[in-house]
Amino acid sequence: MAKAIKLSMVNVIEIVKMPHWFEGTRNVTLALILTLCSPSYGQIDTSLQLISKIDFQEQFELHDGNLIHLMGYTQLISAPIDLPSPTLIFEEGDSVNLSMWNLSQGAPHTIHLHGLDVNQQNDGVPMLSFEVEHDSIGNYYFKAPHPGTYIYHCHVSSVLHVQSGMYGMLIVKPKSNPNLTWENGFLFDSEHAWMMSEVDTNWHHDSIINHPHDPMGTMDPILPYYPQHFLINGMSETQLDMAPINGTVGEKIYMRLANIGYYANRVIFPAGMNAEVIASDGRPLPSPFNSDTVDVYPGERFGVLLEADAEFSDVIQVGYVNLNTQILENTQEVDLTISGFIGLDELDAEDQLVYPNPANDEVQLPLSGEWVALDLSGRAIGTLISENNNYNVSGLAVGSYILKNVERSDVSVKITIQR
Ligand SMILES: [Cu+2]
Repeated sequence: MAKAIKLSMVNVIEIVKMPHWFEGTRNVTLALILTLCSPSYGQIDTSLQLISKIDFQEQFELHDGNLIHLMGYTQLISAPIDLPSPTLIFEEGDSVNLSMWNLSQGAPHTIHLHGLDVNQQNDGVPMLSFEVEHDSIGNYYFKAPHPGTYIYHCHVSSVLHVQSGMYGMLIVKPKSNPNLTWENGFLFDSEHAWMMSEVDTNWHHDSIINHPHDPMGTMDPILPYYPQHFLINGMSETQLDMAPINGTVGEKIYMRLANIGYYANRVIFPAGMNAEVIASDGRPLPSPFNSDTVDVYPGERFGVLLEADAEFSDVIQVGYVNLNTQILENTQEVDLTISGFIGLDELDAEDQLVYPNPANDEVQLPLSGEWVALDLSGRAIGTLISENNNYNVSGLAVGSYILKNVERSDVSVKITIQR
């Protein structure tokens, strides 16, 4: 669409630049042309550009230290290509202009918005919309539809370009609260987005990734797909030690699961997490159900809400099933630790000791002195200091925090700031 419009803009300008009246009406004409470019979206709320690139040197590191070539999307020219590509987050109802600058030196690329309700012209399927050639910019216009979890990927020679790395997650959030699954949906305290995929290193050599693009689509035969690497967010084996899931008793953890590999994923949560499947393929499930095991087939997404009622440590397993043989070929594990609010028993009722909760600018805490405020992913946000039990929390943004007492490291409380 954008490409077609780009051509028609040139045509229109060439046609209208001839008459004398054009100068006076130029702004009106350009405004009209720009309006025509995004017929039903009017004002653009969010503009975002991705750059499609190719590695000319093997630089993406696998868990065994081997390096591979990737093709992928980045937001900065200087940024290395990562697996997956950047997660794109939009707000429900926003008019979005997602543009792509193709700097990959070879094949054309697109951005297919997998699962989003966008019109055909903006959906990135080459024969049905447009391709973006090297050193061209393509524009995709859409209104971010239903809040949920989606995938974007290249749709040119898809099997090869997706395996090369041209994929990422796309999340649409409701406008009222980023910690809500959708309007009137489920409130969560923290969220994790997992993009699961595989890598067959034989598909990442120079001869395949830098293979001249054949516009007729008659590619040379490529090797059978036998992945050796099974990934969660581009990581596997010991690399996953760097991305554990830590939570607290009663914390609502929202898992966004997406599969862009060619194997099926079997995700198994520990029973203590009380996993509830609430969303599928970007839509709320009419009847959410409890299941510790969630099978995610290629292209599928699920939303799973976790909440532990006791402290424990375990792992979340992700199995990778070869769909030709139905054989489970690999299992990856992510550490999971649920901790409690230690020391609260001796301090009695937390509700009365943290008051008010939710708090606005001031709060009373059970101990005086210094507290460290952690966000729900465990990152230190700041410190609170007082000689008595009254604390000024006006510096904390709206949200939920764990406060840890510095002198009494066994004492922590959970606080919510609302304004
Ligand atoms: Cu591509």
